[in-house]
Order: sequence, then structure tokens, then C-alpha cells
Amino acid sequence: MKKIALFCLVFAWLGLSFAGDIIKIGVAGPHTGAYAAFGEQLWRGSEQAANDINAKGGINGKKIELVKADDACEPKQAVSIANRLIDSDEVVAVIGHFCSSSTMPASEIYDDAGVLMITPGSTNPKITERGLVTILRTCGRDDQQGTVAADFLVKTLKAKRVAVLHDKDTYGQGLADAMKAHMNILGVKEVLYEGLTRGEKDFNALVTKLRSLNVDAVYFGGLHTEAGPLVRQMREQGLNVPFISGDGIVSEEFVLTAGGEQYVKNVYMTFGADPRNIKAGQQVVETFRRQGYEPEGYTLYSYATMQVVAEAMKQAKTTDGIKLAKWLKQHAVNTVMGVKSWDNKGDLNTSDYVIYQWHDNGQYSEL
Ligand code: ABU
Repeated sequence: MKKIALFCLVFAWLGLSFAGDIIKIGVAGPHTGAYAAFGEQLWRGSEQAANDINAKGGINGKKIELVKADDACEPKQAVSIANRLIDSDEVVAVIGHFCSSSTMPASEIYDDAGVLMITPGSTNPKITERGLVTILRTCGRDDQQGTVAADFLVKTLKAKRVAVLHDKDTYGQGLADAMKAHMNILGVKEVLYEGLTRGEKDFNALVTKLRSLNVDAVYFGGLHTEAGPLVRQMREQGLNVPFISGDGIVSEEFVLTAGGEQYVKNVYMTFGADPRNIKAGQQVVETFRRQGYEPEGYTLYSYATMQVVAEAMKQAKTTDGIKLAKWLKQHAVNTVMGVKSWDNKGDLNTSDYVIYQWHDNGQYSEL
């Protein structure tokens, strides 16, 4: 009897000790579905960073275990997986989500539970404007990138007859509205403001309208899944004016959805200064390339986010989301994207949006 009791004691101790040697972190985003290209960026960046941190001893001696959670960029699914991550998976922090429309409702759940959530890619201003304590981001905001796009349209391209289109989504419409507001301040009034529907593929009637309005530039707030077919149908109808969008098309999938490299000529987008060129990240960029993976878009943002979570846990010596968020709002962190620091809302203190141009070889580069 004594032996059994001792065995149970040792087993329980081992079990506790085993569980206690792991830090579980969720990686939530569109891992399946139409936006899975972005989910892959999130996963590859977070996973590589977790592997690299674990290889150096983990976080205060504990190994990171990632939990992949697929929201498919659907707000209801995002809420459901946020609850699962907290209640069943018992993660102590979340990297994600990606789509602002998913991050908005999911972040309320993490904040209620006192769990740190840092999104590498959700750029809608409201994410950090609601006074949620444990919610931060490692990307910029759409009011910042919208301003850069409007400056480019008006001051560089000298556009005067601009159509402003969006996908009626939190991110897409918010970005289009931010761009439009600044463009109006600069003295250019849009000749068309119109929403299309996500999932739509036939934009020929819209393109006919754009041609009849004699537009000299098209701005689109949305993702590559609609931007691709739209720009292709513009070119097929002979409408070759500049097409400008945001970080929602920063994936080589944009070329696929457009139907080929020849269609992405004269396409521009706003995105943070190319993180692949930052000195601090060169070794990691090479690691990805050796694996045959190009760390485009939000890959390095996700790597940096994992570094930020780990550093906060190491330095603050806690996994309590409220304490971690407080620590991050008071300290700067070295990442593969350089030094990052946050304001009290959870936004980065510096924004680095620039204009990129897509080329007819299917690549993009900073202008
Ligand atoms: N920021 C790019 C698209 C993701 C989102 O904010 O919805």
C-alpha cells in the first residue's frame, strides 16, 4: 500500500513537473481557407522563432510549445478558437490573429482572461483603441498606411480621378476610409466609392463603370483574393491605370489570384519597410531561405512577435498577461526587425510604412 502511495506521489510530481516545464503559446490565424497564405507566414515565423528560442534553453528554462489555432479569417470561428485556446489548451499567450475582423472579437476574450495577445498583422486602428489591457501589435495601423498611400496617389502619381474600392470588411473598408480621408484633406475627392463582396470573382461590371468614369487611379482596401481578379479584369478591359492597395496583398499569392505576372504591372502597395533587409534579421532570413522558404510579408513580424513574448516572460518572470503587457509598454525589445517599443495603447511607437511596386516578374520591391 505504501509502495502504491509513493508511486502515485512520484507520478503526480513527475506529471506536474512535466507540465510545468512547458510554456504553451497559441498561434491563431487563417491556417486554412482562402487566406491561408497569411496563416503560413504567421506559423512559419512563430515556429522558427520558438525553435530558435528553445535551442537556446527556452524561456527561463521552460520549452515553448506552440498550439496552432485556425480561425479561417471568420470572426465566429475566431471567438470559438479563442475560447478553446484558453479553456482547453490553456495557453498563456497568443500570437495572432491575422484578420482584423477576427482579432477584434477574439481579443476581448483574451483580455477578459488576462492573456497576452500580440497580433503581427491586424492593422485596424480599433484593435488598440478600445482600452484593452493585454492586447498589443507588432505591425502598424491603417490610419498610418492610408496616409502614406494618399500622399503617394496625390503627390507622386498626381492622380485626380481616383476610385476608392473596398471589400466591406473591417480591415479593407477601414483602410479605404483612412486613405480617402487623407486624400480629401490633400484636395482630391474620389470619383467613386464602392464596396464589393469578399469571394466575388467577376468584377467586369465594376471595371466598365471605372472606365466610364475615366479614372486615373484605383485604390482598393482589401486582400489579394479580390485584388487579384479585380486587377486582372481591369487590364483585360484595357484599364491600365495605377492600382494601389495595402498590406493585404503582400503575398506572392497575389500574382496567382491575378492570373499571372503580366497582370501585376503598375500595382503598388503600402507595407512596412522590408523586414528582410534589416541587419538584425539576416541570419534568420538565411535560415528560412536554406529551408526553401522565402520569409515574405508577415513572416518576420511573426518571428519578432514570438521574440517579444519570450523576452517579456523572461524579464518580467511571469506569464500573467496583465503584467507582461505592462512590462512591454515600459520596455523596448530587440527583435529580428530591430528594436521595438510600445505606447500605452499597445501600438508601436514608430511606424515605417513605405510604397512598394509589383513588377511583371511577379516580385515586389520598395519604390
Ligand atoms: N493588415 C492586413 C490584413 C489583415 C487585417 O488587418 O485584417
